[in-house]
Amino acid sequence: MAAWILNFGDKPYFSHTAIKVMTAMKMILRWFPHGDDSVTLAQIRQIPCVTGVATCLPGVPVGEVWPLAMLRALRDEIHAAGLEMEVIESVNVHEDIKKGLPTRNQYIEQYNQTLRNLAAVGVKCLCYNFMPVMDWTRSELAHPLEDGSTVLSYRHEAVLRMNPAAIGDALLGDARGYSMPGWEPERLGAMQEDMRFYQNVSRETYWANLQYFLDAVVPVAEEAGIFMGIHPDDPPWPLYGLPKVITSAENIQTFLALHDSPNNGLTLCTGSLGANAANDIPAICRTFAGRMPFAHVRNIRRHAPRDFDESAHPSACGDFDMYAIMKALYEGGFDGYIRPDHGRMIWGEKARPGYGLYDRALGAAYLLGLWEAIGKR
Ligand SMILES: [Mn+2]
Repeated sequence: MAAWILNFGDKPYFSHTAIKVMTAMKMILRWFPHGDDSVTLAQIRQIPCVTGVATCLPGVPVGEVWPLAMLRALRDEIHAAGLEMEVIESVNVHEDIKKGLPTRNQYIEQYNQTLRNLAAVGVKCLCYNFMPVMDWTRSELAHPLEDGSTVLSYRHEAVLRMNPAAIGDALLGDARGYSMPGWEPERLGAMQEDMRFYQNVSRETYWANLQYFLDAVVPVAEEAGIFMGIHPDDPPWPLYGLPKVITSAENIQTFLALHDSPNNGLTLCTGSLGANAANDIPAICRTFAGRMPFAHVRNIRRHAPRDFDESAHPSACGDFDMYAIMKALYEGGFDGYIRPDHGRMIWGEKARPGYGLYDRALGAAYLLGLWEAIGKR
């Protein structure tokens, strides 16, 4: 990394259990293997100062062990392109674990074996989520902005008018043939039944199911040297009567206390948490930077309390003060992995919605520019 990415060895941390992932922040990009991405590793390698990718094995059914041979092949492909594979996003948590069913134990065992396999190929950070039924929700994947680009957008009334299966069908129809993580066809089939199940699950029970999972996997993550970062709920408000957990600073504090370990952390997602204007993102960064192994940084434009469009990364293009966010990360001692999150679809690019090359490359350069300037003040 360039010399201006400073060592944080002398910076104060959030608590005695604060993580020490690396000596410096690393900029990465999300990338989908096996031909499921229009963006190539060679293209990512040419974005200045991007050192690696956050990736996954999309072919493995949720709950199964990620095979070591497939992970080795994936790592070798990424290394051959001159990039690192230190971050996995995501290993999905089987619904039986989230539901607290007796069958959860076998899926937790398999999750733990996946953690060991990830460590064996040099993975240091794992992003996952604990959202019931759906990973994320939007009403549109190609909403036009005034500049002629398209973005993912969310309109609360439109989402309420659709049932989750209809949203899934609509998103897959808009996805240009790419897989939509969290909206896998096999998941859509079970959606109605899952929805009914959760109507009788209290928030307290759901939190307890999360703690059961953490108590079983975090010790294995500690042994394996993997920093786990839970992704916030997207959007961060109740939907269809489903329990939500990671939606606010208060809930993040509760989550970290469920299993207090440096290996039990948060993936910051500014766009997810920030969709609720009550969430003060710079304050969240300042408070929890020491427990964030991974950060997704993007901007959004709100039109109503529960309506928003994703936007280009710069502060002027959306509602967030990106300088304040990056400064809070910097001053909080953030030393994990960071990536521009979704981007607009620009310049005629035909890519997986939200994951084109061009606008994410612009986002990475912008975030790196802010980071350099903050470090040189
Ligand atoms: Mn995110």
